[in-house]
Amino acid sequence: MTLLVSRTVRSLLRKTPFSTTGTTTPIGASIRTVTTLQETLAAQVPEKQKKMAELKKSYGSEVIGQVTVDQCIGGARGVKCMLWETSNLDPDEGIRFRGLTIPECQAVLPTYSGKAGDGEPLLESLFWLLLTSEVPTKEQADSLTADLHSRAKLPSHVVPLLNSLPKDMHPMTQFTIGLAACQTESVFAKAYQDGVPKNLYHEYALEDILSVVAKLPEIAATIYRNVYHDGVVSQDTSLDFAGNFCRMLGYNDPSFDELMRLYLCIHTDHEGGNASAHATHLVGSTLSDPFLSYAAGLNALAGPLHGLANQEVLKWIQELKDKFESEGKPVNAETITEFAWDTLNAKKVIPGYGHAVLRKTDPRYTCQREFALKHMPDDELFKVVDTIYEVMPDILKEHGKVANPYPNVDSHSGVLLWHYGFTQYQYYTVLFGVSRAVGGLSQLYWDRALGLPLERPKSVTPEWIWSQVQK
Ligand code: CMX
Repeated sequence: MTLLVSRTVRSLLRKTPFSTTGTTTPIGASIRTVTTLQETLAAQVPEKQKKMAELKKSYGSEVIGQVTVDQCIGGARGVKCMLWETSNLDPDEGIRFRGLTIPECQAVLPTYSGKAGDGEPLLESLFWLLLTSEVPTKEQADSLTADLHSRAKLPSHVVPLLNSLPKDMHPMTQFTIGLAACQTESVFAKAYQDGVPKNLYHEYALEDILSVVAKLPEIAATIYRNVYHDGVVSQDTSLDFAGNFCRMLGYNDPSFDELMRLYLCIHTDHEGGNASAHATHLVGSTLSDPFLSYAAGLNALAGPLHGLANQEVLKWIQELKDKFESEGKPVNAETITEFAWDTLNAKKVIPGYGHAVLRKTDPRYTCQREFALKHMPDDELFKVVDTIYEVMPDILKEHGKVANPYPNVDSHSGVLLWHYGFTQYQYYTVLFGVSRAVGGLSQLYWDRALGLPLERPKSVTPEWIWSQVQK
């Protein structure tokens, strides 16, 4: 694995946001020493475009897989038909972000203190890594923080719109409404209407991508404060993205800030085939702008088999506790086993367990467990989650249907939030949604930079399949 560490180049020119084509303004006395995100990407795009053209020209007709009837009926599991730059998911090892595992990211990415390894990575560091495949310097991560803060203001109609929504509307529904309403700010949509040529799409897409990521915390926090508190959202833009988001939500605890940094980093990306990333990529391929593309991704995330599983886990644990406490029984391995079988026998899923690709414990689960062991080893709910982890794989193996009997990311995230008093579990998927934007939209940048076309797989009728198999 090669780590591309970015060069800090002295630049005598300040470039405009659309400077990747070279529009420049001399800045005289003020000399920058930090290569911006836009400059870093602009330097990479021509080479990547060249490699892509070469791949298509020289190897376009090579076969890289086949499709079985099972795969066609079964949700395209394992069909290799999507290009994804930003991350790759190995069934046994788990996720790698631009080649780096989660522990490797924790070791090399800049943190709030500035020292890699001293705390959790900044979301901005991971955003930079996903977009550029380079590990940023702390200065570069900080420049991205400042850029995101500068784009965070919501259009004036959005907060009144959110305030008008019923408090019992699911937070994820409110979240997609809030994001879709920000689409009035899309520079990509405007540029398209103005006839901008295709080879410049990615520059406008990047503007929108940064704006979407920047605006999500205030949309999310407004929903949280409206539904569960007083509707007031305070900010502290001297902090990083995650720290400021915690203040917006109403939390002021450095340990919770660290949890949010970890949480936001590990939920960003999980290669391309998962429903939220795929929906973003699919809708973006129609040249729908990044605001609308990611609103589609959020709607996919809101399904209980995907991102909503994090709220379902907490609901399951609360129901388990209520049942046995009312019966005067302790929550232990025995009662958890009983409750798990009740769930399975009722033909329901055990939330937080299983995965379409993974075949081992999700490293996103493991790093959250390590956070709990470090920050809250005696937490009562953490011990319950740990006991579930002890017994559930064997139960699911005995049940016999599940391809992966081990926990996924959603199995652990809720208990960490709960520890800090964040008990409104119906809201948890919104936090996942703030994070997933960073992965799905980093890929969307490369979709446009590489000129990827409209996504349009071939569907077939059952009659056609019958005619093929009976030949
Ligand atoms: N509990 C009970 N049954 C489960 C199960 C679980 N946790 N996971 C899978 N199964 C069942 C499936 O429903 C399927 O049953 P049928 O044959 O009756 O349809 C069978 O086992 C085989 O499924 P699989 O091949 O193991 O899993 P899939 O790739 O079809 O689905 C997933 C993957 C995640 C949807 C599934 O494991 C599940 O429903 N898990 C619980 C929900 C969850 O935690 N989702 C979050 C995933 C991570 C994320 O995206 O955020």
